[in-house]
Amino acid sequence: MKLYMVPLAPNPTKVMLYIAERAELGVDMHIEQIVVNTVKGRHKEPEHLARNPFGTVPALELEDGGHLVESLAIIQYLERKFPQQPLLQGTPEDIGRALDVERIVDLRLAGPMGAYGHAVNSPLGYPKDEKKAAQMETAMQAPLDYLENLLSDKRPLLLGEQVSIADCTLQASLQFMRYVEVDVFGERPLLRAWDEGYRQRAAARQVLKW
Ligand SMILES: N[C@@H](CCC(=O)N[C@@H](CS)C(=O)NCC(=O)O)C(=O)O
Repeated sequence: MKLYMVPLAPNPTKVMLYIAERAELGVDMHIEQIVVNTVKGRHKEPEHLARNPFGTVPALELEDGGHLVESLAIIQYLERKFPQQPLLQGTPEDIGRALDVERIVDLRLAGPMGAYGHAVNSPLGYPKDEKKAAQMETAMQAPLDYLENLLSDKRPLLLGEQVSIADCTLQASLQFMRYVEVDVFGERPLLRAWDEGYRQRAAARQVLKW
């Protein structure tokens, strides 16, 4: 299989972290990773649009030649395709909670963080937008508080002792924040400690470039 990706972008990075975490658990999925140069606009060219009509990354090319183009669908597919040592494990409640936190991070935090980064210091050269930045900063506070509260029982990772998809999703967006030189943590020491701890993991050291 082939994963079409670009290293800095959060959604591909989430899948890349997931693949690296599974590899650390001994599951080598033999997925070739191919960069689509989004700065040069390659994701909007016919070659990539044939993989993903929405022109986004990641896209996973399956053995039958088809493609999956949603990062969480790609991860859930890989969980089932390679079922040994999955990240989604435990009781239905454990799995429900893990997906719940992942969705909260992705839908409530990752979007505003990405928009905030582009509004203050866009790597794609978008003009600065103070009004948008203020709106996005406000939107980030509730999910950041939620995560700080989640960590208040001193768990090392977002779902406890074991790494989860939510850890991958959160760290993927935080890498983008580091790249645009924005600190989103504020007075949230537990989240800051989680960030430092997660970045020490072998999978993170292998995947993260910033
Ligand atoms: N819901 C999709 C979102 C994919 C997405 O928006 N990817 C971004 C990079 S993080 C992208 O390709 N942006 C380029 C564009 O939208 O033109 C997923 O989770 O995979």
